[in-house]
Amino acid sequence: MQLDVFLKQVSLNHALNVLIWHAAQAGIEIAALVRQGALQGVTEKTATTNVQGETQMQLDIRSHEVAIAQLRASAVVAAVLSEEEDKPVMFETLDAPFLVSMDPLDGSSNLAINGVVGSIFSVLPNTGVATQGEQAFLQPGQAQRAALYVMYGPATLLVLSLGQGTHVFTLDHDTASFVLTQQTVEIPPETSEYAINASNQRYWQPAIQRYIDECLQGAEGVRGRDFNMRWCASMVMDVHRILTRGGVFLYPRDNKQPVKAGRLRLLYEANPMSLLVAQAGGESINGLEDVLAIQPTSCHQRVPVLLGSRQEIQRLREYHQQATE
Ligand code: AFP
Repeated sequence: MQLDVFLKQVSLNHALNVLIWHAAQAGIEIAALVRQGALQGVTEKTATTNVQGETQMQLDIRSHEVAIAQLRASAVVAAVLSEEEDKPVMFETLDAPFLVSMDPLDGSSNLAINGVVGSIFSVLPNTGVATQGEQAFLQPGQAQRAALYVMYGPATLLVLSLGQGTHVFTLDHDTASFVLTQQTVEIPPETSEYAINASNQRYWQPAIQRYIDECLQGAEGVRGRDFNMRWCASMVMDVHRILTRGGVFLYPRDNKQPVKAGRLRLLYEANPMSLLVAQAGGESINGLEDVLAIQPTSCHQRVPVLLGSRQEIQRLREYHQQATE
């Protein structure tokens, strides 16, 4: 079943369906650029940095432009917050029903090694961007109407939640359309695989030190079984593995740069991924609190993110609670 047919079946919200269709078109265009790699010069760095102070790749900027053009063409989006711009891009349609937060090309440092990258979109209701300006984006993740990512791997996948399950579509390059290939993903509640950048270990806080230490002890330790580890440095790919076979993805708060609450951005990384994981039966916390319940305070805010299989995330929450007692 093609994406547009699926949308008509599961959602009566025509404007939302139009938005999702345009985000998917952006994904198809970006997939074509990614596939051309160095032939299009897209793996080159630019002389510019984004609002996070990170060096931008040519493809970061091209992807931002492609996504902005598609979302503007939808005519149902009032404004877009992008990782690549300090301020939201305001459209002429300021009274349109939706706002979008996006990371047009997450994991772009992987382009240099021909690694997997993705685009992440979070759809919020427009609560009045015409009068509130960027404050209108400061809504908790629970308010999201939809979340999706497009993953540019060996196959191009679109993973979508409209708040009722998480579903996977695969791009048919011959017809340039996304086809439903997995309906209602379920993350196994208990698993033995974790993903964390272990080079930060000396900066971790006690709850994470304890959790990873116990995983490393394997069958001889308190967990009584061996654990496996993966780290792709591309959130889309790490989250996709968790949706596929379970496990946990951890980018915790650490003491490396205490002014930063974590590495990942709440509005266009943590929130959309948390909705997709929650709708697949998993959980997502910042340590003690559900990510989706966090009231944002700024557009490019960073948060710690621990997400994945339910039982493991509950254990991590308990370890954080015990560490505060
Ligand atoms: P880039 O977009 O700069 O490559 O960052 C990717 C990312 O935001 C996320 O996709 C990864 O999970 C995380 O950063 C990797 O961070 P480390 O480089 O610290 O492992």
